[in-house]
Amino acid sequence: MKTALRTCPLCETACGLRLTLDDAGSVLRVEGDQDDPFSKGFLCPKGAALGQLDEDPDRLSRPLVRDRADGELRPASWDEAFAEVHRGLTETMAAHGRDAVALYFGNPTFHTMAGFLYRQPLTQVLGSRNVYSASTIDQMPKHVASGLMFGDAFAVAVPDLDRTDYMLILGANPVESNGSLCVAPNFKGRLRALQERGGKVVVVDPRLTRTAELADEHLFIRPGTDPYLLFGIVHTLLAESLTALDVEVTGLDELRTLARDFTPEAVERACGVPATTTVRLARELAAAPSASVYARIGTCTAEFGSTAQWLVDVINALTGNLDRPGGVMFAKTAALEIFRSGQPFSTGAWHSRVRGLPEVLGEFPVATMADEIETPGEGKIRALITIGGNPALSAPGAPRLARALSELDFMVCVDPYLNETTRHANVILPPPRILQSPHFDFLVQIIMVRNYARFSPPVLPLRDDQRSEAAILAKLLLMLAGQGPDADPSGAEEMLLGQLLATVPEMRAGLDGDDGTEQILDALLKLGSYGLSLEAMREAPHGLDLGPLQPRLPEILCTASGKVDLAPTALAADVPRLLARLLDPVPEMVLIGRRHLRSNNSWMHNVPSLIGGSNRCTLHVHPQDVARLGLGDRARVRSAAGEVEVVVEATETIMPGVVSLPHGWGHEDSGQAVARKNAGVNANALTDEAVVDPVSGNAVFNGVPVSMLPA
Ligand SMILES: Nc1nc2c(c(=O)[nH]1)N[C@H]1C(S)=C(S)[C@@H](COP(=O)(O)OP(=O)(O)OC[C@H]3O[C@@H](n4cnc5c(=O)[nH]c(N)nc54)[C@H](O)[C@@H]3O)O[C@H]1N2
Ligand SMILES: Nc1nc2c(c(=O)[nH]1)N[C@H]1C(S)=C(S)[C@@H](COP(=O)(O)OP(=O)(O)OC[C@H]3O[C@@H](n4cnc5c(=O)[nH]c(N)nc54)[C@H](O)[C@@H]3O)O[C@H]1N2
Ligand code: SF4
Ligand SMILES: [Mo]
Repeated sequence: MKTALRTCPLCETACGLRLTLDDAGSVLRVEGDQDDPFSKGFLCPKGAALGQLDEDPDRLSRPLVRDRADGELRPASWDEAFAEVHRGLTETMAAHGRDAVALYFGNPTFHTMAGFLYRQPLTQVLGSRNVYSASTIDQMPKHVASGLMFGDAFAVAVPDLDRTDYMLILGANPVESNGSLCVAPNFKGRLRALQERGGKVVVVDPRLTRTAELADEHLFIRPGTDPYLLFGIVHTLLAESLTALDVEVTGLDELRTLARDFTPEAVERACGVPATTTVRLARELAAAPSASVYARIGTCTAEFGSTAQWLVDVINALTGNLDRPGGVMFAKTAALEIFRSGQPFSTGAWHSRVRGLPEVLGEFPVATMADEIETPGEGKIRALITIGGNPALSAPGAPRLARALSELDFMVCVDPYLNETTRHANVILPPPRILQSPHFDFLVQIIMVRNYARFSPPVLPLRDDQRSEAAILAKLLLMLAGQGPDADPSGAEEMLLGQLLATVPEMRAGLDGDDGTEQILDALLKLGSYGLSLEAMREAPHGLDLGPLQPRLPEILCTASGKVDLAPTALAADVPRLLARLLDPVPEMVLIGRRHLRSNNSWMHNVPSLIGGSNRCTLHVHPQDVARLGLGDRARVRSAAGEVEVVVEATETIMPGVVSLPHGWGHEDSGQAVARKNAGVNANALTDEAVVDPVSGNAVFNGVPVSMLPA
């Protein structure tokens, strides 16, 4: 038996785990690491199932290559697989140019070391405009709002959860999701502690969620209408002179003008929150010793997602809670913050070919990927590289995208599973098991409620017939750089180190690490704010507490004016549209999503211990609507984009007029046997890729108009 300490890589929460393994490397037990200074022994059911996930028999252990004669995917050697990737990509680039090859980075690439380290280089070397990632089906509105207000898209203000006296939560259910853009292991315990020190938690959600149940107050809101409530609060703060700005700002007068018509009375009709409640919320936020407004996926994946994210930080700033303890603050990462560009943020340096949507952070919206694959002409996507993504389930209008994938000339997926997306590939390159991979969460560090870092070396060695994910991505990089399928991956690592150490080449000789990835980490830590090193991380296997968040806005602020912009032009320009919508008829029935504690997007439905019970793909419908529409056990749900037949679950936890379906299901074509037996339906057959948040290009998953019939 052997004990190993490890950060759980499955979600943003980065819990420290303590694993017990047998001699063969099988996980016998998973516990929370009590000595981790941040997670202090917390883990969720997914972390507890890490061993089963790691040893999933459906995980691919060898590359799969599509036979060009009979069209079947067959196991192949790495040499054969890389040769086929080289052929497919170079033929496409030679015949149709580099824009004909697209990249898609999925959610796990935000967590893996390789995903973080190779994303920018792959994008740069490919030189295609067709770059997509899970960001535009998730948090892009937050990047845009931060970028426009603070000048830096990665300046994500995080609630100072452990010190705040008042928390207003909109469109997030951290008791089930464990938190997002706000990393706080045991979020529930931390909310309870907030209440125990005399603070208040208010949750705004169209569902009575587990987070809402715990809160002091829960407010139902009509999906997609958070910007109205938030504007109502801004209006009140300004009208009643409740502001306490203590950072330098521009745009206050413009903000006053923009907020003028959004009186609490005017917004009540649209969002359903009584005007008196909106006024009270504004007064409570202003009066609290410290307060934080936090809004997540329910408000991001909506038609005015960027507006909502902007107004959240406007309220935080107006109430004097921006960049101060107990308010919202900016974390400081241990590794060099290479993602910060140092230039004021802007969007639209180029536009997408078919719909003319602006580039944001060098990406186009996932919502237009199918357009770019299907529409003929120069720049049409003909080949696709996906890394850790399952857009055939996760993208809006997913069935259309899945059909488009099957029409590509060539597709290569770096993914451990044969699933709804990778089944369209010509080549699947599987990364090794979780326990065979090193782990350091670079990006998650910018959104932690406390500064903290932890490195987990691989627990198990690679077999000869495996490749690390870094080596796989290094190969792709070298092939895109024209170096052929046999190039040595260490060449890519030297390329990255050369760029990183351009001004300090003397550091190269002294770098520590068992491989190139570890050496790059060592360099990034040595160049980082705390002057740490790989050695320092190895000496702290339970993780290093780097202290509570500290004010650091002046250091991060990157706007042209050098001040926080309360009324950025791009956001102000979308306000008339919001105002015009105030008078629109309210749709009779709208769809929203939800997450379950034992699920994680599309790829954990293959672990028997996690599925079943309440973790099922059912449609939550209020009993009034069940009766009104005469629904039985099943219903047909129709939207502008498509139709599905679902199991109905009547529940009073959802507002009348709203139905909720979890995403990540619809596994009937998956190579994952357990998931296939519990297929569920794809919520994204109903979401409409034609509708986006125009400022960020983000997909709209919440507030989708639907109609229903008994099935
Ligand atoms: N267990 C579990 N954990 C996860 C994941 C998972 O799939 N399962 N996924 C991970 C990922 S990728 C992410 S991005 C995070 C997301 O983390 P969260 O943002 O906490 O995600 P959800 O739990 O979906 O909570 C969103 C809430 O918004 C509500 N909502 C929907 N529409 C609206 C609206 O218009 N307005 C308001 N105010 N609320 C609305 C929904 O009812 C839901 O309760 O979770 C991560 N953690
Ligand atoms: N309707 C609706 N749709 C949604 C959402 C919603 O709330 N409602 N949420 C959206 C959100 S927040 C997100 S983040 C997206 C997620 O969208 P995606 O990132 O496209 O999809 P995931 O389901 O996270 O799929 C992850 C893929 O990575 C693979 N994988 C797992 N581990 C690794 C690894 O270590 N390396 C590599 N290379 N691959 C790995 C899995 O097998 C799987 O194929 O979905 C979005 N879609
Ligand atoms: S909350 Fe669960 S899935 Fe997320 S890091 Fe912790 S144990 Fe892993
Ligand atoms: Mo996400």
